[in-house]
Amino acid sequence: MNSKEYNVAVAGVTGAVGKVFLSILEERKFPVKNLIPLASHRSLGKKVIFYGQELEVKELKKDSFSSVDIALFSAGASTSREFAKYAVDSGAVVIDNSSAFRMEENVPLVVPEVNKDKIFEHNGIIANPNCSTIIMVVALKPIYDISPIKRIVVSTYQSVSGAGAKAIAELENQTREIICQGKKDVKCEVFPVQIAFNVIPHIDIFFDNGYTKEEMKMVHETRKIFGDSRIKITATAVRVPVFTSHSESVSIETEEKIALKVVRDALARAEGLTLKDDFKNAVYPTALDSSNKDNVFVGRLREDISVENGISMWVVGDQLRKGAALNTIQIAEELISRT
Ligand code: NAP
Ligand code: 3JM
Repeated sequence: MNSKEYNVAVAGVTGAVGKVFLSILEERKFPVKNLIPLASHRSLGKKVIFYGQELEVKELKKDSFSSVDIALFSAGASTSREFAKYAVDSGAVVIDNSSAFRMEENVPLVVPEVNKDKIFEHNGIIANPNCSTIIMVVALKPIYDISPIKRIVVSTYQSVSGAGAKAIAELENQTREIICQGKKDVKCEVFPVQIAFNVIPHIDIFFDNGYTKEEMKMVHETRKIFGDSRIKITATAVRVPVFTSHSESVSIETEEKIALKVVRDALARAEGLTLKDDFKNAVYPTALDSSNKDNVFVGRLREDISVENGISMWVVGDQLRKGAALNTIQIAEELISRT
């Protein structure tokens, strides 16, 4: 890759993440020579707009990647497993948003604020972590740099757009049917039970240990990103009837005691973070504050009164941006900065 502009394929371009890819590529003026918009056969005939131009969506196939330099994948794990290899064989670097390759040894799992140097260890594929993991580790990195984190207890409050375009429609439809039509029974196709006016402690499949796959992604991915397999993590992943941005209650224990003021100063200075924390004036970040924003927001910072070296906080981030498309494009920017 030595030209100054790159042929960029987006696999999953019609999806919730795919659409945000296009707007962020434009916003950040990523040097795109040609954009190749890819989706399933269901999208044949659809168009996407890039820099004001209509581009026809093409079906993702084995031969979609000739002359592609960078392939951004967000079309689900099974699609990545099936097609990423063809992109790599054609000479492209794949940055994959799915869980397909994240835990493979020769695949870097990258959040640039934490471990951007890992990007250059890639063998064709770089993985973007799960949205909830990304948002949490951006907030924890400045603290980890002061004293290693021994234990994390996290509960997530995840918005419906994290489950894709159909999930957004399901919350809209159920809400309308209940409020406007007075319905009691609504159709549940994406979520296991009604999401409107509800809170669901179930994201992705259950494992035999009683945790969900979404929760175990946070455990394994956080350890890999920090390069620290000793961190003890327990997660509860919860879906809430919010359209955009994931919120997380995070409590950590550090090896050494860190004064709250030191934590606050480190978070205030950190890249990619906005501290919004003034409990005396009831100032804290919410999902709506972070929607359409690039930064992760932190508030409700306090000493955890239940352990020796504990800190509790509230962390919020737009999971379609920093939790997915923005993080991927930041990885691509780093990649081209050194090639
Ligand atoms: P979505 O709104 O449901 O969109 C799915 C996209 O994938 C659509 O463009 C769809 O095309 C395409 N697709 C599905 N099957 C395909 C196939 N066989 N061949 C080609 N394209 C196919 O979902 P989303 O929210 O954008 O998420 C997409 C994926 O990104 C997720 O499944 C997940 O793996 C990943 N993701 C990652 C994060 C993260 O935190 N890193 C966050 C959210 C999602 P059609 O429109 O033609 O069906
Ligand atoms: C976020 O095809 C699939 O099973 C994808 C499901 C999915 C994932 C995933 O596992 O890749 C939906 C939403 C994610 C993710 O980021 O882990």
